[in-house]
Amino acid sequence: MFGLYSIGTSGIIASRRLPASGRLKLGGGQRMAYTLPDRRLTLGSTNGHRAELLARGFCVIPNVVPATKLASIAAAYDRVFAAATAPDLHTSRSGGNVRLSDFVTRGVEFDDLYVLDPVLSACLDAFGPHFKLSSFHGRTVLPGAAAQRLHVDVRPDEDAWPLLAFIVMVDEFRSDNGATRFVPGSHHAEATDAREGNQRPDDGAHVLACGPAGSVIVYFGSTWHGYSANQSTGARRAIQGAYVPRGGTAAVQWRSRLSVETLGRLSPSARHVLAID
Ligand SMILES: O=C(O)CCC(=O)C(=O)O
Repeated sequence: MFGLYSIGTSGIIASRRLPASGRLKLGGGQRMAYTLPDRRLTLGSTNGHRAELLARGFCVIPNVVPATKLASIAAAYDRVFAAATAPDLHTSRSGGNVRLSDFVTRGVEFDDLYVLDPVLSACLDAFGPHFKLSSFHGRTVLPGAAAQRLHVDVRPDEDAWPLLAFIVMVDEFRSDNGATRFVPGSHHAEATDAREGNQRPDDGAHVLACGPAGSVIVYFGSTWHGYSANQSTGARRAIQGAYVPRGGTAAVQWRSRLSVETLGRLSPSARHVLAID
């Protein structure tokens, strides 16, 4: 809970119980403009989300996906899941969630979702212009699923650090339907040689990232997280992905997966983040 953390003189939330590595920083602090091939992004303009991301390791940004697009995205999500087969479609060992890989190639409805301005702004802030998309997939947390174990997506000794991830809420994320849970400030605890493996202890010090459909969670992959139990009767659908440093190892080699049709509709920003040129 928040009680475990305090705001230090630097303004950065530090854990009282966990060692602070202090290595995660966002660039500069002042307003800067970066240019991607087809858009100009100004840093420091996201209403406190930037400070929240740095301090807590995650933030929830509402209304990122226009309400007018949500129904067609949800329908396309159901369609591609229904048509998919293994190995792209994968049910977790626990049986609690189903994941479908590579939403870059699955439909025009998903094209904007891996080049969202607030997420790209956070990437520019964290990496400068030298980053690329590592993964982009759908995940459904099934009704009755138990909470996922807390984990990190990356450790500081990996070349994908500091991975920056995002989750687009296709459904509302609520406390009863499997909203993602995070341990605020835990990204500061990931010292280089601190731990092996990606599982992290669960002592109840988490908060839920809730929001209406169309909201986007942005988080550092070193923040301890996992989905919570889905006690509702409905599925919790999300489209999620991660960015890593340009020289780091990506989970998906996009060049080998792109169809001629998908290649033909890629925007300049999409080509840049897919690192295919
Ligand atoms: O789907 C979620 O809520 C969490 C996903 C997650 O833990 C992950 O992608 O590493």
